[in-house]
Amino acid sequence: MARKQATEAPAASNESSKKRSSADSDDYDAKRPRLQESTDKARWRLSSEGGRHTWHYLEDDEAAKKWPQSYADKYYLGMPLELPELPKATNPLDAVRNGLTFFEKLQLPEGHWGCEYGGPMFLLPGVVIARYVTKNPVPWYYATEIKNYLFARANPVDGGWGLHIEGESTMLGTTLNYTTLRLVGVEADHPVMVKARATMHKMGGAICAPHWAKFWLTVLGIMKWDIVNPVPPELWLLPDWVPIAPWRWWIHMRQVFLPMSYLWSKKWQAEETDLIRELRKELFVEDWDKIDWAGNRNTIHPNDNYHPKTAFLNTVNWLLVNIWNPVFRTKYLVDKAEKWASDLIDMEDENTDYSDLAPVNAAMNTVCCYVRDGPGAYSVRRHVERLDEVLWVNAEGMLCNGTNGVQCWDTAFAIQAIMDAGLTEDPRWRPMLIKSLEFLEDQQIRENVKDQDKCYRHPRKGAWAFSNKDQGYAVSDCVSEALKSVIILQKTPGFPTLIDDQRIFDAVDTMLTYQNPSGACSSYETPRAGQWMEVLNAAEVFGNIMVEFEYPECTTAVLTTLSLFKKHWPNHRTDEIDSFITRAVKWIKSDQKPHGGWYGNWGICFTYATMFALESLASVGETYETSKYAKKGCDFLISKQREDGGWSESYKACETGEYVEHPTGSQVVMTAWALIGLIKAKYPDIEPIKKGIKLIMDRQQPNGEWLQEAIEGVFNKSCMISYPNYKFVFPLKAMGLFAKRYPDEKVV
Ligand code: LAN
Repeated sequence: MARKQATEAPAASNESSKKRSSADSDDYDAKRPRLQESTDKARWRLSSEGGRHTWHYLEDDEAAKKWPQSYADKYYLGMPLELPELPKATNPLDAVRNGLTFFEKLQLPEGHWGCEYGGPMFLLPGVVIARYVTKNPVPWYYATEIKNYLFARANPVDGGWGLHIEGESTMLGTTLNYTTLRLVGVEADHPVMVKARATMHKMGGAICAPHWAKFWLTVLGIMKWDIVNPVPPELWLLPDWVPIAPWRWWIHMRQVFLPMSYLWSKKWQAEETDLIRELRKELFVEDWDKIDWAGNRNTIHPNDNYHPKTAFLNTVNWLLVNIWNPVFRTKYLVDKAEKWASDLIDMEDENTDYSDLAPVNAAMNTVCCYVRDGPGAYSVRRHVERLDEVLWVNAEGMLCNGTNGVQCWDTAFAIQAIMDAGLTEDPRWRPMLIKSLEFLEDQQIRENVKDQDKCYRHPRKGAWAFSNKDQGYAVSDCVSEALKSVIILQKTPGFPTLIDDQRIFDAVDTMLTYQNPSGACSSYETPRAGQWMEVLNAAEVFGNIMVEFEYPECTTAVLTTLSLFKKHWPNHRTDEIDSFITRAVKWIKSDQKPHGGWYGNWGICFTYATMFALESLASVGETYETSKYAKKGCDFLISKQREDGGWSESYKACETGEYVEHPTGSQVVMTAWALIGLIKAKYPDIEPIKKGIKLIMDRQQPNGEWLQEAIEGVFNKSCMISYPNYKFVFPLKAMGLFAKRYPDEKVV
């Protein structure tokens, strides 16, 4: 289906009807989107081609008729599905069947599941700003739904926006989302804007925004480069052995630093428009002409200062600004650094076909290509097309996903849920499972990236990415969960072998590259420097971002999968796998907190990681009766069970490192996580488990679904992110495991 080009909406709405002065009418401003109250939700369709998701708005009636809305489309958009009520489940297995009946309707034709992957409130601005400064206006239907989403997500009390949807207002969220709304066509005197502006001013105005916001606002020309702490591309010229060389940083940091450094070095700013001139008046408390840009590099509102810059970094910044830049930054050096940064940007673009690692660097690389290659360049056009793949439409409007989807990850868990319920051989679910297997087959990454060493990439042959193979970044636990599901299915009678042994070995070989000397696994790579690198964390809003850390989730996932693999292929790299397993188990035990739980980095929080830890210990035969670690983990979970049988942990736990209850009470997803851990660890007492299962069953809707509750995921300690399919896959898995362990037990 051909991508729709930006189309002008018919009559302008009240928000855009204000006549601009004649001085205004520069070409680009005139092309700004015309907002409507709302789009017609019945005209939106999600397309998936090779796991690439794009939303299309069918303005043409004929086209809309030819491409009817699917259940999945309607579900994502919050439209009624009008599905019949299913017979009430009286035991967990029937509840699983009901849940699967619903979940099957959401499977996309290619075999995977889509979902809104929102939460962070700093991603959409990057996409909109990149489009604005490269003069690719967003179509009116995007603009309209972006406005609706941001309006819906403004803090109901103060009108600002946070770092993430559940967080308090920050300057990062408020300055960037306010600007985004203006860029998509909302007028400054709209009541939502007036309220947000008042909060922004009360918080000190945009000069109190953190580094990333200052960077984007400067690219737009709303600020001056002097207010942005230095981002010197020269760092890329450091020899690889230098301990702080950027190739050693966590991949998300270095891939963001890379384009940022290119634009910082060029001191590039977008063409000045009337709108930019207006924003210079709106975002600040003081007169724009009088702002002391250099003097406010480090001004930051406390709400944004989750990780204050160290004295060391402040000194480095001072030296860079006052000594390095004026004295040593010669043209030769600058040219050389910019050229190498530009080459690295090209490698990232080529290796991902312009999808890039995540929306932050995708938006920045888009601007770099525009600056370097010019407006009509293929690199710019392809980037802009691919940026569409991170946009998502829900009932509230249009948002930006944290990645270009959760395709492989969710599919792997869906398969595991069905397998844990013992239903893989039931022909009723075979078509859904075969399609899932076909998708995972299609999405396995078959080769390492070109110039792997030159662009500092980790091996990835045989791996799976979190989203799709276009993005193509292997992550230790994504490879593991996908491989586990493939093995489970291919070893089930009646399923085809789509992935032969060699490809399975490729995946295992890649997994084996992920173990650190400690025995633990990290996410995308093994750590390339020590945690002391946090002293260079300049982002202010996140913690633990500078290097790879060791994660229980990643370590346990690899462990569980290797244990399964070993059962089927005992002769492949036996000694290495055995030694991997022994060291991983040792590390997992050492990572257990004194209270018995494990701290989760990617899900909330102790409940999430404790589930994985108990599951992995069980995979090597360590359960409640046989292992003091498993016992302690179970006791921890039991100690957190609530009166109603459920579990409920708040995202605050991720920030504080202490278990914190969610104010809204028990959550289905968290209850499922705790139950999975307990059942896998063979917790001996059925009663608490049964109580939890009952809560999950009671919350199941008559059509088999569960409703969305509090946010489930997290990253970098402070930013929350939604995993909407977790409310299906984990309750299904928990109930399935229960049904298998206690086949005769009724829960009514
Ligand atoms: C993700 C999403 C998936 C997640 C898991 C696979 C669940 C995890 O077990 C390993 C880490 C990983 C791959 C992960 C890393 C960080 C991501 C990519 C995200 C949380 C989604 C969004 C986030 C990314 C960093 C957002 C952009 C923000 C920056 C600070 C650059």
